[in-house]
Amino acid sequence: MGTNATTQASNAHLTTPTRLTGAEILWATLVGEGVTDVFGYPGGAILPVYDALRKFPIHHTLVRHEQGAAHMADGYSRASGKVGVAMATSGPGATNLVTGIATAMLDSIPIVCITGNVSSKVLGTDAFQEVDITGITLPVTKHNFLISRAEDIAPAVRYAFQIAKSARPGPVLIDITKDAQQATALFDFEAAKPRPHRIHPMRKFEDSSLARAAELIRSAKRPVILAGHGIIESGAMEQVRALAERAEIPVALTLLGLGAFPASHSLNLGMMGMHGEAWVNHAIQEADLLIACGMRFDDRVTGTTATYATKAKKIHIEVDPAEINKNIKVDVALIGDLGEVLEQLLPRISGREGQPWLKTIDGMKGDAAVRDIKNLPDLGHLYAAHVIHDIWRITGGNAIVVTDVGQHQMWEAQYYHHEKPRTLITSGGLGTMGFALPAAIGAKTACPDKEVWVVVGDGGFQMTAAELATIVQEELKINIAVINNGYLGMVRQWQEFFYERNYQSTPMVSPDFVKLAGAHGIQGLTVSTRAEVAGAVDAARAAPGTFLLNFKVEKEDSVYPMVSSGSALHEMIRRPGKDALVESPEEK
Ligand SMILES: Cc1cc2nc3c(=O)[nH]c(=O)nc-3n(C[C@H](O)[C@H](O)[C@H](O)COP(=O)(O)OP(=O)(O)OC[C@H]3O[C@@H](n4cnc5c(N)ncnc54)[C@H](O)[C@@H]3O)c2cc1C
Ligand SMILES: Cc1ncc(C[n+]2csc(CCOP(=O)(O)OP(=O)(O)O)c2C)c(N)n1
Ligand SMILES: [Mg+2]
Repeated sequence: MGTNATTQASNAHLTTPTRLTGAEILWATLVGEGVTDVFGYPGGAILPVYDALRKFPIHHTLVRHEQGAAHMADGYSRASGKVGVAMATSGPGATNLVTGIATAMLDSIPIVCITGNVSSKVLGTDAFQEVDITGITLPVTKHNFLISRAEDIAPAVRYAFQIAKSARPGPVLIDITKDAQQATALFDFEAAKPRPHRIHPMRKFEDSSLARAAELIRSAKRPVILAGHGIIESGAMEQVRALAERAEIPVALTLLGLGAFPASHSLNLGMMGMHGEAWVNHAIQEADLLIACGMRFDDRVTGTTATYATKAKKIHIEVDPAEINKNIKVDVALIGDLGEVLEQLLPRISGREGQPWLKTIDGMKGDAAVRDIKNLPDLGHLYAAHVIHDIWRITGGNAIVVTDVGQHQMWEAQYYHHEKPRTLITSGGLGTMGFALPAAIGAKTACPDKEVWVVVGDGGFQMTAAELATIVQEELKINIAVINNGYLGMVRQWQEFFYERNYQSTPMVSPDFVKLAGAHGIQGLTVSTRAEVAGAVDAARAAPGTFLLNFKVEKEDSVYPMVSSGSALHEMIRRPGKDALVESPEEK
């Protein structure tokens, strides 16, 4: 972090045009854009930039692998709503960012990634550590730039921030050649301001469409709101709640929408889709109207589209015209920012008789409660559901939970009840294992006063466990719950259901995670019974520093319900009765 004197000097650059090196221009522009934290890893092609950092009030977190830098920027953004920034050198540094960039792209997360490249004079000669990173990332960025002149840096950075944040957010990459970093140019922050964002010509919601939507809502007998991630990105939580309450419409959420509508609200149904609650999927299949708010009908949400909600009219409120009629054909499209659209729609909505439909859905809950593994007597087996339930109970549902990808991710979605937006951080679209630990570092950096939990599988944890050292170097307090089932559990589940239990390459030997944490100077505990869970969660929370809990859970438990690929949304594999519970062979 720079001193006050350097802060003033660097801020002065923002108001008075000054001659600076390209490297200095980069930092000065980031300061001007409000950046306070950058996650990165140095190397030759970006050394001028690292050399200039000391003059600017930006904190740099040194990661252990550039994939971690992109996930940290992503977690920072998901937790705070601000643009996260990652930085890497050319060649392998840049290519290591790619998984993190694609993760942000699939979930529409605004991050800006900055890479150094070889000097413009040798571009295209296979120079040392030269890769065409703009070519490589073209399909996984919202936009990217190759900058080879110092004077182009400030306009590119400012434009990148505008692109990352505007309309449907997404990642932007800026590749800057080394000679552009070293050359000087006149820096004028104001003059580098991009032209106002050009609204997509198809982005409109006509009066007639609003009237049609209001009429469909007024006349619906069995409506359901499909609440997605776009609610959080738009900041339209209040408007969605007003719509639900005014017209008494139950709300089903996507994985990325969890937290957009309070879990404890009487109209909240829970998660939809492949591992959604059975009654939610049945309600969608029985509905006569679906109001999709900032969600994109992902295939994990619809099951096979041919049989998806065939009785329902559909209203789609969405900022990206490309999403309209992409997966599901809709009757009314309102293309625009969700909050803005709902502000126009709400005055046209009055009360609606919701009672019989809500009672019908209550009836659909049927045997779900008795199938819930959490309610089974303690037979000495530790299920992930118990662990997540206790973390939820003890944290009062107020923590930011960052998950990895797999069974534990789905159990988190089912058993941690999110009341507020930006409290579940998870990779939905790309499903990137290794996401959780670095994304949690980003989240904690953005929100130092919030309690942050990592819920991660034994497999995914090993993909980016090197970032434990980053946590220690940054002196962060994060609680880590490893859901250790000895398997690549989600893949094992598919092998159990669809490949005759041929557990090929899914049993996984792991290090002693508590010792691994210990080697980093991080405390930890192994927990293998239900009775120990609450005490262990308390111990982790009470510890001054990061704490790792290694939960040795039932090895062959599965996530239920499950809509298998190619099935209709209502055709779910349900948890077998309690006598048929699969338990680890050696414990029988
Ligand atoms: C193992 C695994 C299992 C999964 N199982 C499930 C499951 O059972 N159920 C489930 O729901 N998901 C599941 N997912 C996640 C799934 O793959 C998708 O990521 C998720 O459904 C997408 O949710 P979304 O459409 O709300 O969010 P996104 O994919 O982020 O889409 C958000 C939409 O909102 C729009 N938008 C953005 N900003 C605005 C704005 N200001 N105004 C209006 N619109 C806006 C965007 O253009 C976009 O179309 C699973 C993922 C994994 C890895
Ligand atoms: C980088 C990456 N490689 C492979 C996969 C495919 N995959 C999805 S879930 C999963 C298993 C995850 O195992 P673990 O981390 O132990 O979590 P669990 O399912 O056991 O809770 C795998 C291999 C993936 N999503 N991401
Ligand atoms: Mg596992």
